[in-house]
Amino acid sequence: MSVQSRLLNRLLLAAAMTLVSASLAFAHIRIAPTESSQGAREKYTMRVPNEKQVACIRVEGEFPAGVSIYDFEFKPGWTIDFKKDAKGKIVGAIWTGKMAPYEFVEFGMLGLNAKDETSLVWKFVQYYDDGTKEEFTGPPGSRLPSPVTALIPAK
Ligand SMILES: [Cu+2]
Repeated sequence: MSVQSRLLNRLLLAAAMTLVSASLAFAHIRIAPTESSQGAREKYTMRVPNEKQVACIRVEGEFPAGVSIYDFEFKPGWTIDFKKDAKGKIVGAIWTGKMAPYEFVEFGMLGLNAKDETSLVWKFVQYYDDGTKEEFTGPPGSRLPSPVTALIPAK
């Protein structure tokens, strides 16, 4: 191999590795929308990608205090267990099912936003069939950040 083609190879490899790590970074559990209105009813969608070479078998969610989730989208093959507080408010959920490598699933939820909160910080933990888990509970900009929805004043 010439010096040039060796250099080119190295550049291509570096570019490919950058693409791989970038796509993994974008594949975290997300919540849409990232902005909603105070006091509004909103459909929130949790997008869960499988980022490993084994099945994802469970997702546990802890909901922000500033939203009341009252309905969940039915997903064939998945069961949902709610977590409620002492007052009966749904404060979290566990989705149990099976998602193969290279798949993603979107789980919808209906919620009522509080009138006096400016942001919703969601916490999710994703469990895999090999016993590993990823906790999306970190601050913004961390490796595994909590999804955040900003709440703006209603017009
Ligand atoms: Cu990720």
